[in-house]
Amino acid sequence: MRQRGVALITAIVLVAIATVIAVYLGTRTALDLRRTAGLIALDQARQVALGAEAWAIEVLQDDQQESQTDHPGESWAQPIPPLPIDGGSIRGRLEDLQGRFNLNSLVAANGRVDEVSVALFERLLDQVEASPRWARIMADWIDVDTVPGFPEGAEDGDYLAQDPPYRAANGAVVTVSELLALPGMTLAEFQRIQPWVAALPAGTLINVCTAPAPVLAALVAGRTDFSDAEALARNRQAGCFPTLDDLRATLTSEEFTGLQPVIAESSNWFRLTSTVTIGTSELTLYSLIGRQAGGGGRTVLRTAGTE
Ligand SMILES: [Ca+2]
Ligand SMILES: [Ca+2]
Repeated sequence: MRQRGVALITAIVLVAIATVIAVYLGTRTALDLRRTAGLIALDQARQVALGAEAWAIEVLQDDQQESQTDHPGESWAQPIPPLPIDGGSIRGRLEDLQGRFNLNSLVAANGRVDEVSVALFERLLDQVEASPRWARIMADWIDVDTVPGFPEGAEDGDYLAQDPPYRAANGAVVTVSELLALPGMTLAEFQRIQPWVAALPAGTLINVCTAPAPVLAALVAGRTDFSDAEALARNRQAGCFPTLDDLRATLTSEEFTGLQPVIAESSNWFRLTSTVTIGTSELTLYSLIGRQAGGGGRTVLRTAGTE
């Protein structure tokens, strides 16, 4: 009798263990399957986004053969509505980053701070209700020396006093998020500045045909002739506006001559934002595309998820 009791208990324990193992294996397999499906979908999404990049480079190349200027009325600038793909969809848009202020233009090729660009950036910051002092601090972040600009620069001394301490980059910025490394920069202030700036190789010109109202208003001190955003959008449907000739006609010859070295009517740097959805997975890829003057183009920087 006692032996039968022990056997019964053993049987119950064995069944319980077997049940626990079965449930564990079942859950784990389901999770593994789910995880693998997610990984495969993300990988597929990435391949589709890379395909979109190749397509964008082709569109930009075709555009180069058709026109000398780059403006929002052209086909490259039209957003791509959600297009169906196997198991999901893709949407995207190309933006001209030369319509923005290039942070790396704060420092000239000789390594010195470019005072014309600093003044322009100060005016832009003022236009978007951010503090103009960031212009000098950003110039110090990029320039090779460790001597703070006057009166409001910042170099290693300021960065080593941060918690945790770090040093100034003293080199070209790769992403505009480096603004967040400046001492005292808040997220709210960064968000006011971010839409109007880019991190491109030094020496790029501002494309006046795509520059938004605050950038145009910052070009020349006290001149806000082309800063009506609605009028800009209307005038840009058909072509470049304002053209260099429009600016020449509006500004004094001294103002135009001072501005001429930093403006153009075309671009070579674009950003493709492509969002691919496959099943329950979604991937947003940001691709910085450089178009070469003689034809062709390539992606020089890619980030997933955040700009
Ligand atoms: Ca064009
Ligand atoms: Ca420096």
